[in-house]
Amino acid sequence: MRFFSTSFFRGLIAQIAGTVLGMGLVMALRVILGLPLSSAVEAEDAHIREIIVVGGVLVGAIAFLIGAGVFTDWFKWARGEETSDDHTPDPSKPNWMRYFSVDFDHKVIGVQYGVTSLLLLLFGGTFAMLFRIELSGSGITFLNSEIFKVLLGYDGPHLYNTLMSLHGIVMIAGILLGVGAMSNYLVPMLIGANDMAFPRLNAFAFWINVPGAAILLSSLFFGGFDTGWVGYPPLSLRAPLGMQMFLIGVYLVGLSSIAGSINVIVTTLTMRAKGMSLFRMPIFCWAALATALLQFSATQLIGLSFQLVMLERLMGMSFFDSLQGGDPVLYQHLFWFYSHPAVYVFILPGLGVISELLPVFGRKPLYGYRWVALSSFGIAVVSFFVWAHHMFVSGMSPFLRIPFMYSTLLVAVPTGVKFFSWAATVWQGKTIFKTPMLFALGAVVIFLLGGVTGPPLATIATDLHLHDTWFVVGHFHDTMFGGFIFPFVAAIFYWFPKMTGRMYNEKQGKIQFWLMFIGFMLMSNLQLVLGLLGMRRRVVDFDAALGFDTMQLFVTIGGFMVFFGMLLFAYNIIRSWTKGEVAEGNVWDSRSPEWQKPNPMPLHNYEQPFEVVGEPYDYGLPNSQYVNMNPAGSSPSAH
Ligand code: HEM
Ligand SMILES: [Cu+2]
Repeated sequence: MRFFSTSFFRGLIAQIAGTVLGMGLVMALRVILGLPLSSAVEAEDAHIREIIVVGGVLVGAIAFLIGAGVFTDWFKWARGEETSDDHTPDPSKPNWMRYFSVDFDHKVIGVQYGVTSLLLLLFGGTFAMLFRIELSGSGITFLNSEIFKVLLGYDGPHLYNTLMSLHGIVMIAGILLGVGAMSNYLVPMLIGANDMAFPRLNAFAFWINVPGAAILLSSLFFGGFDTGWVGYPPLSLRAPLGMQMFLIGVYLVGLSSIAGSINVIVTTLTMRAKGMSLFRMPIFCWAALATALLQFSATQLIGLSFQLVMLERLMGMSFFDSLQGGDPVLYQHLFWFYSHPAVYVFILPGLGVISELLPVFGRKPLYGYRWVALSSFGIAVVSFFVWAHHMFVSGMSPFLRIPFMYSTLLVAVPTGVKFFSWAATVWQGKTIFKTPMLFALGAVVIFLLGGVTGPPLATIATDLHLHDTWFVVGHFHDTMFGGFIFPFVAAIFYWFPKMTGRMYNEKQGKIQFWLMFIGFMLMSNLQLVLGLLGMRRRVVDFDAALGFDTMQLFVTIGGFMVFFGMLLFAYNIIRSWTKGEVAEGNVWDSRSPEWQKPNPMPLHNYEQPFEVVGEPYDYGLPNSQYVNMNPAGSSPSAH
């Protein structure tokens, strides 16, 4: 069977073997050190088991990467052997196998990221649907079903907490992979490079997500965890073993984010086509660059805070447990110093996609290109000074809340630049309403809602009331859907012909848009209202006398509409990939270089380098030209 020879499969086998081996090693080490392997005291026994399992899982993750062949070239190089620079696929293998193998082509890696991202979003969405069913009415009914107890060993409120926590973090992992998909697939193509600067590092950055995601999801079967996606101690110090799977899984995904960002930074700064100054880059590349700088500099902090929690659980150190002299608020500072900038890691690429698509479908120049480009950097910089707006009620110094309030509100300035540019770009244009454009416009509307619900949360007086209510949930779903989910869907539709050489189904795309847009509006607006009325987030039940039942039911219905929209999306993609209409040439009449090449994109993007001779978004202006694909004197180059 051919499948067995793919990296994916070999990696999984190695991971299982590695986990068993790792557990054995920890046990052997304990025996040598004269430590017990079990205990009659229940808590002590669970602690020993946790040490053994965590050791195994860590070794298993490394075994996956070795088994998949991610390090093969590096091992060769370390031994002083030649490594091949030839990235062409093995002609004896069918093409689809590339996607399950370690491959250095940025386009393959981009698609790998994208498919994994969609899978994670579907997992996370399924978790949400499960607990949304529970929330559609008062009383605890659905999650108390016997079947969960049999399958997982727990049910009821703890299951609710686990599903809610996993939903949050799996969605975030899915979004991070989606960001990887967009920047890996698009950046080299948009700037005229043939690949990323460090193809092997790029493959490593993708593949480490696979064991990471598997470990994160396995938490469900290790007793789950009940801390929410933030993992605040001291709760996270007492949560079941599943907590460790959360910490390790997210750690690996974070490592991927850091490794991946290095490639984006170096590629955009050094590999642009002739004549492409920074201010002539397609606008998405500015967003990708600002994003990568954030990923590179902020992600370390969440890695550190997770490491400290792991050490505290495993070794009995005390950083955060106030009973042992630690400080739980310290964790919140470390956590949000990453996690606030992280929300911009999710949305900057999405906003870049919006700016990229509006001129194409509006047939007008992008208004204020330079300001839009710089606004991504403005947002990135300000995002480092606002983290404590998540901590207004944490008990930190009341005085400190004031500067954080003002710095948070400052984000509206660079964000506003983008909104004005979008409005001016589509103003009086001859807009073409194809599916990608619908999703881009829907994103603008939804993100605007996210923007106006931010200031009440950033203002201390109102946040004291709204904190930890469903208003917060409504706010960040607005920003996530407007800032990432809708633009991501738009991007996949828009570049689908480039990826596959085929066209998606327009009618299904439009049905999907209306399902998702209406469903989302229903869901998030009612979430906001419920929050204003005082519905607390992260609780499994509410009193029927509050009169929330009907509204909660409609939130659930809206949620399911979004979910079905995504299922239709998956169907559309899978079907059109093999059976869609063949898409030839410049499907969207776009000016950017990748659309001047055949579909799907040739193996080595631009065998013959092109030259940039004008501005990127001068749609509709007479005699304007962006790229000259056949500059005089150019000849096919080696890749
Ligand atoms: C106008 C800009 C924004 C402002 C002023 C703002 C403000 C805030 C504040 C103050 C909170 C904390 C509320 C509380 O817990 O009581 C919050 C929560 C949150 N925001 Fe924003 N925000 C903005 C934009 C964004 C963006 C762009 C995203 C992401 C795409 C985002 C994602 C989130 C998330 C995920 C939470 C919930 C975090 C949690 O679980 O506690 N926000 N926002
Ligand atoms: Cu924040």
